[in-house]
Amino acid sequence: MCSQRTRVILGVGGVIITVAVVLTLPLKGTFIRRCKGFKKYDCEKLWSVFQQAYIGKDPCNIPMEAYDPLITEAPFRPACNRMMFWSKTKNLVQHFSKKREWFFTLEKTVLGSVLRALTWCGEEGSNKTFTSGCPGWRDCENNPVDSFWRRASAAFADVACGDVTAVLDGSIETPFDPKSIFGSIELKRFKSPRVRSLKIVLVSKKKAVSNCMSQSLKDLQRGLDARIAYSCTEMTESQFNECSSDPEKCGPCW
Ligand code: AVW
Repeated sequence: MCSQRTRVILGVGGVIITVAVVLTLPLKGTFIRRCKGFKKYDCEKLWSVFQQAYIGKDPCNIPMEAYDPLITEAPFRPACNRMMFWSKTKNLVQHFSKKREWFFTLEKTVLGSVLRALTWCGEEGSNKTFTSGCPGWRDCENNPVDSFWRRASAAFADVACGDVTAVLDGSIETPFDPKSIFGSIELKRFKSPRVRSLKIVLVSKKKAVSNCMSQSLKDLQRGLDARIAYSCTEMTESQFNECSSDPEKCGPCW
């Protein structure tokens, strides 16, 4: 028979275990489920290597290098002429690349896919994973989520080859933001002769604010390896979407 005190202890213990499981499981569950869609990866191993980047650490002090072992575990492979980058156009490009299988984005790789739209962090002196209350870019630069996307984007850009496409937002004044991941990390990693050309597709939502002649695009060109051929095409969002619904028509789109 349990005494009142034992019951309280068991009850409190149960709540603590449940809270711990609930805090970690959704992330692990999502990670493993998405990972299994990719077949050739050891998903439990990948999860364990991923966790080592942030578990037990100050969540404002996770540099991008913390994810080096994860990138080594699931390296990016080149997909020449098919790689698509973006900045400020995530939804548009995700929708597009789902329909146009030819184009290959970070979100289609195992690492880009398992962590898509998720939040995670650890805490000093704890072996738990938290999925809420984690610092974001407003709190500190080296937070676990932003550092992961910077590291993964760097590795993805490192294997870029052939003709590379980047989709930017023409409805804002600075489609090329030097502080964005595309501007500060990816663009700098495109190297000739591995990358032959960079094609910018400038998509305007309602009203075009920028065009290919805008200062922002000139800044982009200045940051690009001069040996890489550069081109820029303007189009409306509906023209861009038409490309995804009619693959046959897409060739001449840009
Ligand atoms: P941004 P960036 N799921 O629109 O140039 C969730 O200013 O900075 O574009 N979050 C993501 C994902 C994803 N799949 N991918 C990036 N993020 C985050 C990756 C990341 O923190 C692609 F290869 C980023 O700062 C693009 O060429 C923010 O969403 C390039 O990086 C979007 O900011 C877009 O980065």
